[in-house]
Amino acid sequence: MEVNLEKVFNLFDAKGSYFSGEIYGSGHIHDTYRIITAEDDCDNYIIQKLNTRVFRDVPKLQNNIERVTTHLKNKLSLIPGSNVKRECLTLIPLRGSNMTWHCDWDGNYWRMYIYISDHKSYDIVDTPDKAYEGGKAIGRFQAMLADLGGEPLFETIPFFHNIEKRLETFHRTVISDPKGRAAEAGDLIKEIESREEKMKTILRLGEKGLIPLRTTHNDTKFNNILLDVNDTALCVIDLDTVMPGYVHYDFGDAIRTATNTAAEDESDLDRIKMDINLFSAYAEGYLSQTRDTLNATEIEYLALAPQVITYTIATRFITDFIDGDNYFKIKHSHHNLQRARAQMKLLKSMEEQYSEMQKIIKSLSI
Ligand code: ADP
Ligand code: GN1
Ligand code: MG
Repeated sequence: MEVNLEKVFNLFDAKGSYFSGEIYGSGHIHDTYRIITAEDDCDNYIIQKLNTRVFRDVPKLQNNIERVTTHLKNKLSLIPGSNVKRECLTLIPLRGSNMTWHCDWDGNYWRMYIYISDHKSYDIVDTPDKAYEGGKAIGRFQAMLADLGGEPLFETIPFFHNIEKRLETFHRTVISDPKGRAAEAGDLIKEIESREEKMKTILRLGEKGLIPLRTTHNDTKFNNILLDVNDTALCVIDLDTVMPGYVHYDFGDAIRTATNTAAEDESDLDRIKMDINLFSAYAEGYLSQTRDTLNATEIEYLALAPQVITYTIATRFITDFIDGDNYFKIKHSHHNLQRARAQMKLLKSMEEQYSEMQKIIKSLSI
């Protein structure tokens, strides 16, 4: 379907006039466009057509993001030298309204952010310095949201990182096998099944009250952390899943993406490995901001978190493949299977280096 970006742009109370629009970024969920304005002294913008199969209640989703960005902006404005507009997402309301989303005649939901210019975004991280900065950004993000007031944030995707629920869906999908694809993934299905109990560890710690629910990001893929042109931490974006969670989910997902020596969907499995130096650097950056607030159990289990999240994402990719690719955007028919195989390879590399990871966390925690 042809999208009239200029028409959508004009619904929002942006400064400047529409010059051009293009598909932007490599996110797997929304349709994201960058809008360039005609005037040099006006911001450019990001417009997103929201994925409502994934996010079913847009008003509540947007309310979460409004609360989170308002809180972050208030905090940032108290920090000397901070640049509130670049260090936090800015939602643009509709013209003549304070609403931050629009539903069109076809039932499509749209929102707009200021485009954060002069940033760098990495799908693959190649230096410990960048990993350290990413860790700092997520640690700071969690620390700033620790005193978010009011009722808990709305759970935008219920049971998002709950591996027990994810495995139930996985088993149901393997049994129903709606597209006759399960046989092709037989080896991976066995790999998933052999690790089920270990991967419920974080969930069990939560159930026992040993780790608290905090306000977490829940989608800390490294390309959701923008660095500035000097590769210094700038802004954490993609706030759709900010909600109550365990810190392990954020730590684990960032390590999954920051330490992989190859792409998330690399087809040559020999190229995939967890780089322990990048792990160490990210952990150092993260703990520099959170060491004093995390409890001893939270810190102890940071080393296991990357395995849990990598396994969870592998389970989600393989489930989506067998289900017929209804969730993640794909570029070819076996994309989700390829992603799942790559994540499984990464998981094995993490398993091999687990004792080293534990030592690093221990040495950084004191
Ligand atoms: P998805 O949930 O589909 O990943 P994101 O909100 O992460 O969607 O946006 C997709 C991509 O668009 C991001 O990875 C980033 O490259 C870019 N992007 C999103 N918002 C902004 C912004 N405000 N400024 C600059 N780039 C952005
Ligand atoms: C999605 O939105 P994006 O592309 O940053 C997904 C994450 C997965 C990731 C895998 C809301 O992240 O959970 O880890 O793809 N986001 C959602 O690449 O499902
Ligand atoms: Mg994203």
